[in-house]
Amino acid sequence: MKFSQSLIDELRQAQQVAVLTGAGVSAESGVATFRDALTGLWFNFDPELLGSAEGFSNNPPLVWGWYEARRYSVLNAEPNPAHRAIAALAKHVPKLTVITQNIDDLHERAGSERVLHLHGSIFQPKCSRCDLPYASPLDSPPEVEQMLEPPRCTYCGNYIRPGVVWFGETLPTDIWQQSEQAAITCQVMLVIGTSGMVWPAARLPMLAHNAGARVIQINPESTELDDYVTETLIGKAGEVMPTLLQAVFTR
Ligand code: BV8
Ligand code: ZN
Repeated sequence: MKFSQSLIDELRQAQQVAVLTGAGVSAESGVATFRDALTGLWFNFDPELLGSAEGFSNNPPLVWGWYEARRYSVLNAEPNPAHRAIAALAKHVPKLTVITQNIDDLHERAGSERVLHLHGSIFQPKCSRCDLPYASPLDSPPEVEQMLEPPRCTYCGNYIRPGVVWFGETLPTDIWQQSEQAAITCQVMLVIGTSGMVWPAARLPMLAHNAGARVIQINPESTELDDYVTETLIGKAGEVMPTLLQAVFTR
């Protein structure tokens, strides 16, 4: 894959780089994207319903079972070359901010530190009523997808829910503010593996673009963000990212 000299120079000289990832960065680790995760029991379910507080209160075992099936898949996945290249970027860039829409821990397991999780984490269950973190460690999730009764909160007895941001819920304010700040102050933003369909995450590349940053999209296909990126590197993250790092930082 060939990169423009201006891209290579800008990334090489950038003092502040922001990386925004979506489910596509974990695809090559075998972790299904949000929509692709609607298989088996959850086939034909509307993801916006299944991924919402309303969906959970309508049928807690169905939603909890879906998240446990996804947690099983993350626990049995490995970071891929894209996660590792993003982690390695930190060695070359004075200030790197990794922002993810994903609820998996693959960036952290690849070595990225201080990852900003816009939509929470599948590893931080909390009480659906008092919001307190679940006090006990979760059992290992079953290999077979099934409906599962969620555990109960040790403080108030209500259902435990996934510690993620569902549709209709606000993003954690401090995480959002740090992400916004990174978007408006970076010289380069890499937007990797996201369709740009979910708000307000999709605003971050627009903020960067409007603030004059060079916004590079890495995706096998075009997305809702096409009008806000400087250029798109068409391809899989696991292939493009290591090649890009090689081209920019090895002389
Ligand atoms: C909120 C956690 C309001 C759960 C997720 C306008 C403005 C503001 C809000 C809205 C708005 N319009 C609509 C809304 C509401 C809604 C929204 O955005 N709806 C969308 C569908 C239109 N937004 C919200 O509800 C947000 N909250 O706005 O609150 C509010 C305000 C005040 C007071 C109260 C409320 C909350 C949104 C968060 C939802 N939670 N995740 C979970 O994961 O289970 S979002 C979830 O879906 C994922 O996190 C991801 O971000 C998103 C999309 O998932 P995917 O499709 O799987 O992934 P992605 O889009 O990233 O696409 C995959 C991409 O990868 C593709 O482009 C593909 O080509 C590419 N790819 C594939 N393979 C590879 C690859 N790329 C590279 N390499 C590869 N190998
Ligand atoms: Zn509680």
